[in-house]
This record gives sequence, C-alpha cells and structure tokens, in this order.
Amino acid sequence: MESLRPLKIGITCYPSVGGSGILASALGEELARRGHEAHFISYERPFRLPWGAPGIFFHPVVINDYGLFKYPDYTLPLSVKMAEVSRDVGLDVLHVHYAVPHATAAVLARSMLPEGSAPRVVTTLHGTDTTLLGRDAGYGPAITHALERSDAVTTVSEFLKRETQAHLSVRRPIEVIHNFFEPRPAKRPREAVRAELGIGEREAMVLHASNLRPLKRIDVLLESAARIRPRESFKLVILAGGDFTPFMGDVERLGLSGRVIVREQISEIEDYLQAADIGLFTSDVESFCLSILEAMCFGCPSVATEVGGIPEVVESGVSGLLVPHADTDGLARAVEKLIADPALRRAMGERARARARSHFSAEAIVPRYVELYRRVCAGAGMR
Ligand code: GMT
Repeated sequence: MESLRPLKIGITCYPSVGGSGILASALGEELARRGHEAHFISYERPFRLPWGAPGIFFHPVVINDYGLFKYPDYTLPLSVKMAEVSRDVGLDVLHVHYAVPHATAAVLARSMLPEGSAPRVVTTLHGTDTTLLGRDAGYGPAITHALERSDAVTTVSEFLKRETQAHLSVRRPIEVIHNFFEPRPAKRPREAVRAELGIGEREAMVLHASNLRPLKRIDVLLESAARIRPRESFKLVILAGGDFTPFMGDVERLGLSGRVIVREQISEIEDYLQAADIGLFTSDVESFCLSILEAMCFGCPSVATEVGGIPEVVESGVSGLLVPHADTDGLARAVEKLIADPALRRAMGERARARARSHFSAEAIVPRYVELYRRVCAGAGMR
C-alpha cells in the first residue's frame, strides 16, 4: 500500500518497437495507476503508451536538422528537455532506459540544474548498451562514465549485471530488477485469431515475436522450423517488428511457404499470444527476452536457446524447454515434443503462467522500482 508522497518520475526510452520501450511504457502506466506521475521525455510517444490516462504525460524532444551537422544530434536537445521538464514539474527522478544516449543526457541535465532541485538519475540497462556498445571503444568510456555518475543503476537480469561488470569495468553496485509484463485482455476470441491465421484444427500454433535484428537469428528460426516433423503438425506465426521481406527467400528455399505466417507491426499482441501453443526463440544472446514472458502470461511455454538471461526467465523442463545455442535439430525436437504431447504442453504452460505471476508481474516488480526511487531521493542511493 502506497502511503508516502506521490513521486514525479521522468522516463526516457526508445519509443519504437522493442522490449525496453514496452517495459518503460508499462512501468509509467503502473506508476500512474499507483498515484505517481510519469513524464515521458522522448522524440516520439512510446507506441504502447495509452492516450488520456491520468498521471501520464508526454514531452516531445524537438530535433532540428541543422545543415551544419553531418549527423543530427539528439543528446543535447534531450538533455535540455529533461532539464526543462525537471524544472517545470519538479521531477524527483529521471529514470532512463538505455545508457546511450539517455543516461549521458540525464547526467548532463542534472548538472544544468541547481544542486537542491536536480532530480536523481536512475539508469536501467536492457542489453545492447552493454553487450554491444560497451565493447566499442567509441562508446564504452562514455557509458561507464554515465553509469558511474547515475544515482542508481539497474539491469534486467543477473546475466546483464555480470556482463556490465565485466565489459564496462563498472565498480559501483548494480541492482537486478527483472522485467515484468501485465497483459491486457485480448480483443478477439482465440478461435477468431486462429481462423484469421489459417491454423487448422490439428495444427499447433508456434509463435515467434521479435524485431528481426541479426542476433534474433531468423535463419536458425526458419532452419529449425524446417526440421519439425511432421510438417503438417504446425504453423509458425512470426510477429515481426520489422520488414520480413528479406527472409522470404529462405522461407521458400526451406519449403516453408504456407507454413510461415507473418504479421508486421502488430499492436494487439495479446490477441496473438492467447492463440499460441508454443513460443520459439532462437537468439544468439538475450538479456531477458520479454517476448518469452509475454507468452508465459498466456500459459504458452517456449522453446528457446539457453543464452544470456533466458534461464532466469524459463526453468528448463518445468516452464519451457531450453536448447543449446544454434542447435537447429535440438530446437526442432523440443518443439516436436510439445506438439506431440498437449498434456505436457498445458502443464508447462500453467507453470509458466504461475511463474510469470509470482516473479515477473507488475505487483512483484513495480514496488521494487518505487522503493529504489525513494531510496535515491532520500540520498541513500547506490553511488
Ligand atoms: O532485443 C532487442 O533487440 C530489443 C531490445 C530493446 O531495446 O528493447 O531488447 C533488450 O531489452 C529487452 C527488455 O529489457 C530484453 O527483454 C531483451 O532481451 C534485450 N535484448 C537483448 O539483450 C538482445
């Protein structure tokens, strides 16, 4: 129960399709539901953020494309907007998702404001800022600097915490706060969605959702699907947060035409999640994999590669099946096992749903952020 003064939290994230933006939007919604104010500061309104909800505000960052610059700059206008919003509404905390360039902009915004009125800076790392950019000599030192200057740093998995400590030489404390997902009710009946996708009575619906970046290994996904027997036992539905056209050649080459169904830029994700039987995720690395959690919330167990933070989300053999990285045969056999045994699939799905509730629901996770905000506001951060 919240009894302390409501907080004013500035939130900056990448607003386009991606787990970090989804998480940040959901966090803002949950904070507002608990009586706090969530002020989103970004170049675009996050795509899953509801319109007109009390306690949620959006402050756009305007970027001018000056001919003077070869590359347009976002960090400076973002930091100016952060400082402006902090001053105008009296933000307690700037909670930035992704270090680049959000943490750098927040640290700069804080230094533009008078000592006593500047907000605290909380930085949440989601993945590529550590695993990719952290290793880049052109970014690493700036990321480390922003993390060292934040009032608190969190990662979405133990795996990402270890990676951050190893690759960015960060010596300060890092707190792990796992992701959460709070599903909205589906808008259409399960049968209607399956009919729309052309899933037959005797076919299992295997679901993959991602932004199709190279590390998602769509090649491994399609190769694995091509090895599933019997072929008529499933359809692979891909919810693509990007253009799928470059993969259509592989779909044909592997004889998967008609067996792979693609939907791009879907916003009614729950409609598809409730219709799915099995998730399939083949990434090279994943700090958490929010899509697996989204499926778990609908009692859908996943087959996934045993990489990064995924074993923190899925207990293999209990709430899903994990397979060594890039093992297309292993992935196919695991999917076959779940297709052939609906009772096993349902039991795993129910355990997945229970785990999602107990470990990764808003109720389990949001109070941890609120407690962290209060701790840094009281000056007892983690610096
Ligand atoms: O995975 C992506 O390509 C998108 C990226 C993002 O910006 O949202 O995802 C990262 O953050 C998600 C939310 O915390 C995690 O669930 C994903 O595992 C993480 N991606 C990687 O680590 C590759």
